[in-house]
Amino acid sequence: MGRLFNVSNRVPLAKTAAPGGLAVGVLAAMRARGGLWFGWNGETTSQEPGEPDITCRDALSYATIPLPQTLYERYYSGFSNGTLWPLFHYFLAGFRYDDQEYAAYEQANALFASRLLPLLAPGDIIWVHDYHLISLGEKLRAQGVSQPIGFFLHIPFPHFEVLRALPTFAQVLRALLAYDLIGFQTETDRESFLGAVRIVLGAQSVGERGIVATGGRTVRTGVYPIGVDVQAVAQSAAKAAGSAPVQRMMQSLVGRRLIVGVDRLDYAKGLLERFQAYRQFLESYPEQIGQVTLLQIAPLGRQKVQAYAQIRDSLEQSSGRTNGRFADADWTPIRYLNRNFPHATLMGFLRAAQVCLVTALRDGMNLVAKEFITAQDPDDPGVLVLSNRAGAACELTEALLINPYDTQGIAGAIQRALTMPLAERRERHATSLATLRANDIHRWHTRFVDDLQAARGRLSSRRGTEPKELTAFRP
Ligand code: GDG
Repeated sequence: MGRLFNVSNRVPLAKTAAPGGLAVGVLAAMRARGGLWFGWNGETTSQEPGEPDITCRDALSYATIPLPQTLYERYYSGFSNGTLWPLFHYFLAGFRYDDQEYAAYEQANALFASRLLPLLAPGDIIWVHDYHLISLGEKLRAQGVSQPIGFFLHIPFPHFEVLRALPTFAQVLRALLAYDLIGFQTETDRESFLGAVRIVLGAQSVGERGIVATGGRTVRTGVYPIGVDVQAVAQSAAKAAGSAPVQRMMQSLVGRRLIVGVDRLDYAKGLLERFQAYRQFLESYPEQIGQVTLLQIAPLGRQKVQAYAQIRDSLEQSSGRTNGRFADADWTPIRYLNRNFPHATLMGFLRAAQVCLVTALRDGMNLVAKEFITAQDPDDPGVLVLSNRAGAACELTEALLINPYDTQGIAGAIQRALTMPLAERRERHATSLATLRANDIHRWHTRFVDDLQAARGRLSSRRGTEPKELTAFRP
């Protein structure tokens, strides 16, 4: 097999890189297969970037470029996180569109393509990650790249009725159709994409197994639910349980039971709804007052996007209100932390918890849900309370599934989790863990790369990349 190039907006070398699920997944693929990871180095400049810097760290290779400041603002904070992120998570109220930001997005994608191009050799395969780089494949094709190029969307893909709120939705669809393989987290996401393609290109364009025929070529689509490295997470969690930070945290609980949440601070993660539900839980089950602690870890990121500053304020107020109302001289109901922890320490916190709350309003997958199950002691496992709007709910059907808008429903699920008999906890955990083992992170990257590799066979039939039929659609 040729070299594998992973491309994502950020690479974890970046000093400012916020922790996230994408990095966890791509690193696993890199460790297993080698290759090179190309992306932004986390710095902005006043000039056009030159050739990428090549770095080797922990036997992995990275090629990175800085981005011009104005371009970065419009491409990253603007179109990527002010337009695509809310749109793809169905938040039309928090969505905005600006022509200049879209132009910057296209420009940034073209810049990534032009700096990646000189690194490519015949036989390489290119795997592009996530919504920041939807147009990258199209830009690479425009520069004559003929190697297989695949795209994996880590976040949901919206139904056409939501997608069409984007004035440039047809261009976005066209850009996706420049790839050889498009991967989604769930069948629902793939169906939303294929539904949009059917409406725009006509029903005949989508064939068996979700293969799209366009512009004289074919585009494969597939469902590749991202998983976790079960063995590594389990080992790391068991080891971290005895570590100083986890032990200190446990001692500070003085025997109280621990409810945990770990999420990037993001309105899509349903943190406000979670805090409201926890408050409702304390009101509905007063016998639990003083008996439990909610540890919510929420590292900051994307603070330049207004919606993120707003949610941060709201969360501070909400946790403050609950603590003000229920706290005692020796007990704080919510410990709310806006800081990063080493991944191993987080796994230790997850193992120490009796309950994990994942209340995302919409989420592509949610790796924390999977990490929590994996981190548990199988003899005395905790219980996962999981949003039915996270991709992980398709697989983790033995979790206590909740609707994140149902405050009382979540409060009841917390109580049920805390009072669940050991035999039931063990049974649910064993079933969930077996599911995670059967579809772990290695299966995710192996399936995707094998399918992308297989797409190579069809490249000789490529005839132009312009899917002209797109112009036929008139909203
Ligand atoms: C996107 C999609 C999809 C969290 N805090 C810290 C930290 N983390 C780690 C967690 C977990 C990862 O980051 C978060 O992954 P999620 O999947 O929960 O969420 P997103 O960041 O939104 O990821 C998501 C994912 O991509 C993968 O495809 O599942 O739906 O939105 O691994 O443990 N890691 C460290 N310090 C922290 O403070 N080191």
